[in-house]
Amino acid sequence: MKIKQIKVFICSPGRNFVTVKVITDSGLYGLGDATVNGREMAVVTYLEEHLVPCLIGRSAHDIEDIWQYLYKGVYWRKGAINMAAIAAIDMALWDIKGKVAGLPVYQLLGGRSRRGVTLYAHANGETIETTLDMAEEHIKQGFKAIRLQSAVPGLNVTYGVLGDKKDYYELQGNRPLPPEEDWSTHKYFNMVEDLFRQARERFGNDVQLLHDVHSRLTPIESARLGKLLEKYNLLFLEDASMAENQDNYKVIRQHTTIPLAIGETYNTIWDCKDLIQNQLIDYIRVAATHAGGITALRRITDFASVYNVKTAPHGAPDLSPICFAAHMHLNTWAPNFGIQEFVGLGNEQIRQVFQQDIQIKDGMAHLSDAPGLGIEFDESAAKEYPYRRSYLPVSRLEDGTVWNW
Ligand code: KDG
Ligand code: MG
Repeated sequence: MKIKQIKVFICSPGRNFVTVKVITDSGLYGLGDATVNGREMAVVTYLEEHLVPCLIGRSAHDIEDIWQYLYKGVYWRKGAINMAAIAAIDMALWDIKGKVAGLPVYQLLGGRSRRGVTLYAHANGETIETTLDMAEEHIKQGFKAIRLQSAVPGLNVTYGVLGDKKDYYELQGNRPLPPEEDWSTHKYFNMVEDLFRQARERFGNDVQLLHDVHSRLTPIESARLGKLLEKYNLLFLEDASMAENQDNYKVIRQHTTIPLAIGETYNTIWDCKDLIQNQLIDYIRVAATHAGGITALRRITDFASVYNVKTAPHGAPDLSPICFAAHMHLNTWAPNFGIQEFVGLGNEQIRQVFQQDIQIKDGMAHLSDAPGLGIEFDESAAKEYPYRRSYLPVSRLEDGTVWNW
């Protein structure tokens, strides 16, 4: 079964997505997600100009060989654009293999390890009270784990919070230039403990709570935060600090037992090898789209299991429903799965373009037994939503210094 054609689509049903369709000479096809938020056209060009011509005529069954060919064969290894392109081809090939076998992809990975996939929902608010009101809504719907993000008084916008109150920051499909946001570590520390203290007072101890620091703190500040929040029993603290230098996490670990999670921007196993091997983290959050697809995530997952590190795949709105489907298959299989981030199954336009049968019940997600990834992409619906250039925000300290967003 040979690869006959590969189509690359970019559409914006509320936000931009890059989708790859690998078509074989048997007529079977597979789908993959190659979206890199704010840099979408770089991946489209990379795929069309450089990867697609090398793949026509190859056996669609050679998933591993194609992965190695695209990774080792290119000389310029790693990188967000390169790995997203590889990821999309890889997902599409797993989708095809599942369709040929008549089995969902999780069966090809080794079968089911659990009844369903536990999710964590987002609660974001302009005040601690509105954040907790949103958390309460999720709890009523059956969610057992909630990420809490609340605006920092005195800052113009805070990561994870609604901002202009109309648009969820990551859903915006039209930011022709990067917006700028303030950051103050001092002001953040004045708010963050209250958020978790009030959450425990209101909801008790059963609900799992999470928080994303979005890499705003230095390692010693993260250590201080970890110590401060230990008594509120978080499932994990995410992206406490940048870890380009993986030793940063040694500093945090020396001071606190708060569980740590990181990895949504990572592109390969090498970005998290030391963190996992030295047991400096508890959850690895790599995404199939950004870290090389199902083949790469399966490898990272197995490596992490040796060191008691669980998986908690990134699930923000800029990962397309195809990536979410890929995660669902990995999560259903992985013996060391922890939790899946969840922001809903998309708005009406997204659900018109990407159709899948995933059931959400009592804070868990359940796959159907459709073969492959179990997702469809409507090409003509996608054409109704053309690409619009859009950027993520840039963060600055109050004196104007560029900071980590
Ligand atoms: O593209 C960037 C987003 O995916 C990111 O800001 C979301 O941190 C994020 C999260 O944990 O979902
Ligand atoms: Mg995050």
